[in-house]
Amino acid sequence: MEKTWRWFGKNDKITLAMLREIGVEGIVTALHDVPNGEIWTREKIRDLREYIESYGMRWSVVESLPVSESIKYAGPDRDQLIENYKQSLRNLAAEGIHTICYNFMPVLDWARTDLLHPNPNGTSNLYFSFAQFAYFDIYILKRENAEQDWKAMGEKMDRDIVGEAAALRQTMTPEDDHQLVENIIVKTQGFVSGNIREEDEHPVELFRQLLSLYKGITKDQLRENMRYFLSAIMPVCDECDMYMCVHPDDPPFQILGLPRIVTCDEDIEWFLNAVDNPHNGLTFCAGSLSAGKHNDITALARKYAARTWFVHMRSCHIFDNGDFTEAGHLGGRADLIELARIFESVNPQLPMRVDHGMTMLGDENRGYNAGYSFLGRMFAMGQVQGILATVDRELGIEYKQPVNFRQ
Ligand code: DNO
Repeated sequence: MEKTWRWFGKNDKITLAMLREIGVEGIVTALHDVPNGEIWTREKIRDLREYIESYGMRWSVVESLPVSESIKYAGPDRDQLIENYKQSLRNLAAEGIHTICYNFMPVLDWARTDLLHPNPNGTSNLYFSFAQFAYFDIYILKRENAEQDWKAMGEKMDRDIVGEAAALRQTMTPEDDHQLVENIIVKTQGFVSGNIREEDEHPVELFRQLLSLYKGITKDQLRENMRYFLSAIMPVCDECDMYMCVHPDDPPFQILGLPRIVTCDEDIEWFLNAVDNPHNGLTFCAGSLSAGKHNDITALARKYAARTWFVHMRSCHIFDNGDFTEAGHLGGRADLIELARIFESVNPQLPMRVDHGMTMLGDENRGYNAGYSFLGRMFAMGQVQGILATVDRELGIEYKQPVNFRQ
């Protein structure tokens, strides 16, 4: 697979010069300064592409070309927004970029309750606690039906989530509440979705307004809206050979009363068949999928490798009570060695990035985006390079060595 890295543009504290030193071949990025819904112009795309190329790498994948909320909930301006989206696709293709990672998650792009959950060896990882998430939903957001939803979820999991959230209420301080809000709806969202930004003064209120846009939208309706969007853009994708790859929902289950439609085998099968065109494909995010007990990651990879246009290498560990954390890239529920075998045999050119990574050795003080440390991700990248070199030898594929000496 092509070794790529998610880079957040010229303001990213991790520079392209640093990435060149660690064997990165391709860059995964976006025009982060263009507001959601606006057209990405050829000039802006070209400027960033040329900048990346001046470091000897290519712009391999766009992550993300965001799908506006209004397209997801079928707002009155969705057709105009889809027209803008199509124009951005044409402009990207004209600049030689042909792979787009996007998501169809309402409001919340990805969810964690703790961004620096300490590990015994001094590193830390991202973490999702059901009790804390339910506490946020019931007592901070005060969402109608929150308690009912968590009661139902608890019954499915044989866990008293509502009781645990109530117990937390006795111990959480206002500072803890603030931190939880930061973790769930600010720090994990601002740099990826643009729905909520670090400088927003009343994030909870804003979040409530965003949620209210989805009142009454069922899973079937959201599916129809995705079908509508994909059917509308496919002619442009065909015309300019653009590969769309949806990111699975993270975590892969329902939260906050919102429908989620890319969580499991049946969902993936549904959207691939709904618009049966090779340009409608999947980002195989092993991490997101492995946070759901219902998913067998290796089986999914085998089944969907032929419609996968981008891979996120990451793996989660699920605790007995259902909470999950991000495991190392050689552990957890996703067998990344087996996944490398599967994807390498199908397409050794497939772009792959290590996703997230431990926060380690001072990463925590450097102001990196949540989950996107440098040393932790570099460590993971080293592990994945080792996996690829080994798997390639097994498969008789030539492994492209990072060049670190003069020929
Ligand atoms: C989180 C990321 C997601 C992903 C988007 C794709 O770390 O995996 O934010 O980029 O969902 O649209």
